[in-house]
This record gives sequence, C-alpha cells and structure tokens, in this order.
Amino acid sequence: MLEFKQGVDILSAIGGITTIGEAKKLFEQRLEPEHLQRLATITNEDALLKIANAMAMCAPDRVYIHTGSAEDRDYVRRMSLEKGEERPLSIPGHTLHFDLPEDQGRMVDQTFYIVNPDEKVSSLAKKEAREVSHAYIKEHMGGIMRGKTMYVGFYSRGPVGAKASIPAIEISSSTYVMHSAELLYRNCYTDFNAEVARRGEFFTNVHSEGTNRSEDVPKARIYMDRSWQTTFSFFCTYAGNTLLMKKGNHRFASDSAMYKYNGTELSEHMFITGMTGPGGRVTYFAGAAPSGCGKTTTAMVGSNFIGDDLAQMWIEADGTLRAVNPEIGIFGIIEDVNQEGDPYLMKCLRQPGAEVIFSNVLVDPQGKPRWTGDGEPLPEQGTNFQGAWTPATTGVPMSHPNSRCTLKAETVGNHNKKVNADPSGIVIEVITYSGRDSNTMPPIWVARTMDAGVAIGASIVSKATAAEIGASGVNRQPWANTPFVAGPLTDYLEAQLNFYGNPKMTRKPIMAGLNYFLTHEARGGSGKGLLGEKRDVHVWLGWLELFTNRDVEAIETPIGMIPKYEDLRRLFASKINKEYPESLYTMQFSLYIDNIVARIDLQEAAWSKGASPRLFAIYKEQKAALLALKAAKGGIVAPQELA
Ligand code: SPV
Ligand code: MN
Repeated sequence: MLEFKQGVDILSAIGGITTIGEAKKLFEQRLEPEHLQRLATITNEDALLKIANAMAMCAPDRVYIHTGSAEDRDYVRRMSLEKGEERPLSIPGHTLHFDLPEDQGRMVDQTFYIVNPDEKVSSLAKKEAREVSHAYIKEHMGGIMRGKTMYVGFYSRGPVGAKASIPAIEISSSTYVMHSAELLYRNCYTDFNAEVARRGEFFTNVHSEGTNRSEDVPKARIYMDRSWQTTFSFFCTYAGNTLLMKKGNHRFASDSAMYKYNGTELSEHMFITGMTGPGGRVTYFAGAAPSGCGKTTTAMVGSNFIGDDLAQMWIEADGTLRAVNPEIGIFGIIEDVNQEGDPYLMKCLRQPGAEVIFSNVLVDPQGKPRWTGDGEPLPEQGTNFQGAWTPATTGVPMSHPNSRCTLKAETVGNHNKKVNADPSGIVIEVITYSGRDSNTMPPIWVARTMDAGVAIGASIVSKATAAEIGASGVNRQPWANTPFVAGPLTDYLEAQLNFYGNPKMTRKPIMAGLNYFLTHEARGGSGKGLLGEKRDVHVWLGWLELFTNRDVEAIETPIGMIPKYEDLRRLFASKINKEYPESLYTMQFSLYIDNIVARIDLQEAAWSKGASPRLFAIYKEQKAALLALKAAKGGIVAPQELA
C-alpha cells in the first residue's frame, strides 16, 4: 500500500517555502507584472507552493506563465528556434529536435522511485531512499535554471471534467519540452483550480536540461516522488525522460487507480481507437502493447482514432467501461512509418498543415526529415543526432530507432476530436493485448472469461525495443505497463482482477490477445520473415469488431476463442482486398501446444507466489486442457480439427 504525503516533501524542503504568504512574496519579487497577473488566475494554494518552491530551488532568471493562448504557444515555438533547441525544416510548422546521443530513450538505469522506509515497489524498478534522492536533487537542481527562463504550464490529463482526468503542472526550462507539452496535453490554465478541487489531486513535474552536454548525462536523473506526486528530471531532454506529464504522471495515475480507486479505475498503457462495423456502428477498442510493438500503427487503423499511448479508465454508473485519453497528441516512433502502412500519419509528416516536431531523425540538405523505413531512396547525405551522415557511414543508422514525431492527434485525418474531448468518456467494448512473439501465440484469441482476459494481459511478452536504453532479450511485459507500474506487480494484478471482475461492470468488454509477429520458421516454413503484413491489422481488428457484436462465431480452444477461416477470408477481401489462403490461416492459427505450455510454465514461474490464485487457476486450467488436447490430437493441432 502506497502512503500519500508521507516523508519529507523534497520540493518544499529544498525550496524552503512553507506558507502561502512567503510564496506570494516570492512571486511579487521575481515575476514580471504580466506574469504575476497571469499567475493570479491560479488560486489553489498547494499548486502555488509547488511553483514557488520550484522557483526557489531552480533560481531561474525569469518565469513565464503559459496560459495556452495562441500567442503563448507561438512564443514558446519561436524561443525554441532562437535557443536552438529546435531547428526549422523545409515544411512550415515542422521542426527538428536532437537529444544528446546518450539520451535517445528512457534511461532506465537513471530512473528512480523515491521511497520511504519499508515502501514496496515493483521488483523491476529502481528505487532510492528519500534522503539520498533529496541530497542529490538539492545538489544538482539547486540553481539549475540560472541564466534561463522557467516555463510553467497547467494541463489536464484527459478532458476537463471527466471522472478519471487528473490535472498536472509542467515546469521546465526547455522550450522543446513545453512545445511538446502543448502538442500532447490539454492546457487547462483557466480550469485548473476547479479541476484540482474536483479530482482532489494534481501532479507536479519539474525539469531542467541544465548544461545539456554529453559529459553531464551520467549525472542525469529521472525521479518519481510517488508520495508527493512530484517528478524531478535533469541533464536530459528526451521527452520520455523529461516531459513527465507523460510516463512520469502515468505512473502516478496508476498509483491513484490502484491505491485510491481500486476496483473502479485503471490507468493503462493503451491506445484508444474506434472501428466502424456494419451499418456504420462504431465499436471502441483500447489496446496495450509494449513500446516499439506497433501500438501507434494499430491505433491509426481505426476509423475513429483517439489516442496511441495512454488510457484512463473507469466503471460508469450505467455499468459500462469508459475511457478517456489523457493526451491530445502523439509522440510516436517514426521508424518504419511509411505510405503503405501509415497513410494518415504520412500525410502529416510529408505535407504542410500539421505542426510537427521530429526528433532524432536525419535532416537532408534540403531540410527534409528522413528516417529508416520511410520508404524512399536513401539520401546522399544529411545530419543526424550524431552529426554528418552518408550511406557509407558505418555503425550509425540514418535515424535513431527510437526517433519520434510529436504532433496533435487532431491533425491526423481519422482522429475524432469530438469524441476525444467528451468528458463522459468512451464506452470500450474490446480490450486487446499485444506483444512481439515470434513463435507461440496466434494472431488473435479471445478470452472466455474476464479472469482469462486479465491473464492474457499478465502474460504479454516482447523483444526488447529501442525505447529503453540498454534493454535486450525477450522480456515479460505484463499489460505492457510494467515499466510504469510503480507498486508491486501483484498489487497491479489484483487491481486488474478487481476492475474487470467488478459486478458493477455489467457491460463487460471482450478481452483478446493479438500477435503480428509470428515468423515462417516458427510455423513450419523457413526464414525469419513475418507470416503477415502490417495492413492485416485491419482484418484482426475488424474480426474483433464483428465478434464483440456477435456477428461472427468463433472456434473454442483451450486458450480461448479463435476466428473461423471463412470469416477471415471475407474480411481480407473486403477490408484490404487481399487473398487469404487457407494454408496461411492454418499456419497462423494452429496450436503449437509445446510452445504454449512452455510459455505458461514461464509465466507461472515468473509470477511470484504472492500473486492472486485466480491467475494460477487460469494457467492451470489452460495447461490441463492443452495437454489433454495433445494426447488426443498430437502436438500441433490445426484449427479445422477443433471447429
Ligand atoms: C513509450 O516508450 O512507451 C513511449 C514513449 O510512449 S516514452 O515517453 O518514452 O515512454
Ligand atoms: Mn508508450
């Protein structure tokens, strides 16, 4: 159990400002009249104390209160170009940002939860004792903004007024970070006080790039003070390390769901998207995937794309599962984004109209951004995050595999802005879990029960990806959320079971596994090539849309329900005009029982003894059914044998 507001509040201890009177005095001394007046809109005293203490700690030359107005947004963009944090590209409104070569992904080894004595955190996360972090932050953030401007913005992580929306303050000396904040989050300057009062909590983030030199990156830290819902990050710029309204506050939101609203809220690393089915109905999906496993692409396949990264969920009084997207933008991996797989996104990236920050891509001499897998001939030369580059440059890819594009979702052609702004939330009817699994699970399977659905989420695996510095091998990635679950994973499992099993949720979603990464060699063919293509996602989601609306039937298997060949064949033809031979279906959907049993064994062994027996019951039941099936029909069972 996480205790809130326990231990020293590091920000206020370092800042030293404890009363609202002292805070106001500091504002009067240090803010220009214009910004003093702007800050007068904020009346929440806790928020004012946070801001005053950040000022006292970081000692900026100037403070800029960002109201979210067009003028303020423009000012930040211009400053970013002036300071060189961003540079212009040939298309107006498109800019380029480079993070230092050592700062190209989440710095897992330099990311810490600040803990009180005896506080339990996820066994996968690093923790540091409160007094150690306190001393380190004091040493390195003290005066870190001397000579710089501190920007302060007020945001809502979700539509203002939605049950699971949580307000947050972003404080940074980086205009790149503030520019990104404005593209990704809803500025709620005028609603901030009311939102804090409604929700009863808000998050605070304090960042400074400091010297922004490679030699200082080893000193960089990303600290999460869960108890005080405050983040600190410094000597880095990569948005995953600095724009902590994203993954820093996602961790806090997850704490809030687990320890304040257990059983009625979840905070997920999921896209939200709507698929149009027969008669024009729209069915909404929320889907988890580890970083770098095609989550953005999957989300954009929907006819009503909402968000590609995060979902704040709750059970509504009418028994439905509702979700809001805490974001309004995309910070998406750009590698392999191309015309064929991502037409909507490519339009934003290649034509004027959208405001886009490209990070860590290559820029050619004409000012055009280029990235690995963009589907165009290699440029003869260019500049990337490591300097000059030509196709002959060895050991350095054209763009970093974690290079990203940052843009507002509303600029993407199929985004539904109205739905993303609705505080009543989106009724979610399909939950999906995907990973990167080359040899075990089929492209789709649907859980028979809610507990079995939770077990699918608990069992995601993925190859390491570029989003995390230093990661390698095949990892278990429960719910694709483990990098962001601060508390023990067994608590998280419990929260999942409590949520989906809550009798108040009378309109349950279907819960499904998805896997696009089966290879030929794993299914009796040869080579590491994938059995499917990116665009097949239209069919997998399309089938789930039909299934949840009871328009198709499925085949029962020990791991859950799988599609029938005829239904998929029709969908391949109608959705993507592609032939789908039955031989391919058989390769994709045959049960390779030894592989699945080995996977279950791996999961059983990895989940600690303290995990809910309900999870082990699912594993046990599936394993017994698989072994019985193997005894009856052999180790590889084709779907046709089960129909
Ligand atoms: C991810 O890696 O899952 C992201 C980007 O969405 S980051 O902000 O780095 O987490
Ligand atoms: Mn993510």
